[in-house]
Amino acid sequence: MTASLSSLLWAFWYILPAYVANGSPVLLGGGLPIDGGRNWRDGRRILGDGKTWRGFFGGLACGTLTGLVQYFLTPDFYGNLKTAALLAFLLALGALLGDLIGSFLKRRANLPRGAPAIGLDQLGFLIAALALAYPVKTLSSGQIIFLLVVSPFIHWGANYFAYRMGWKSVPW
Ligand code: CTP
Ligand code: MG
Ligand code: K
Repeated sequence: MTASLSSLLWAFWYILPAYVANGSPVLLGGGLPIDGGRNWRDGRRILGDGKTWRGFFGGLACGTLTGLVQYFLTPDFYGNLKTAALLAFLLALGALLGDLIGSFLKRRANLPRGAPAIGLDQLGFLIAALALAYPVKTLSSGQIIFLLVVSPFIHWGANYFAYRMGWKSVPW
């Protein structure tokens, strides 16, 4: 399990569509919530107002588009355009589904929309993205461990930035 600097940078490059899909709904989201305002059988919201259709499909589009740009910058990393597009689509879809699962679990734990859930908030999207993209292209175990360790800090940094920019009301 050796990890050179360049292999760690490639890990970032690989996961970028998932980061974009997870972050872009902050700006693109709003409107109709995915759960339609409905409650689960515990009487609490299924997902909550923080998970919207616009955020979901906006994130999916931005994440997939990121992969197309990446292909034109580093075609050899992907082999062909179809692989790059499919990989980015699956990373983005995984990130968004992982985020929905996280919100579902938070609501079941009686945490209101926007409440922090350390671990789940920073890693749920990442683990789901890695899982969905696995059949197309994957990373070494060293690269995956690296992403699991650094992603929470990137997540916190990005959220703090979005808070300071006035895009979101809490810094987490
Ligand atoms: N967002 C969205 N649709 C999504 C995901 C996110 O519209 N599918 C937007 C919402 O405006 C949300 C913001 O992005 O408030 C930040 O996302 P996140 O932190 O995941 O949502 P929270 O508001 O914290 O809600 P939850 O407690 O359910 O995680
Ligand atoms: Mg949040
Ligand atoms: K989240």
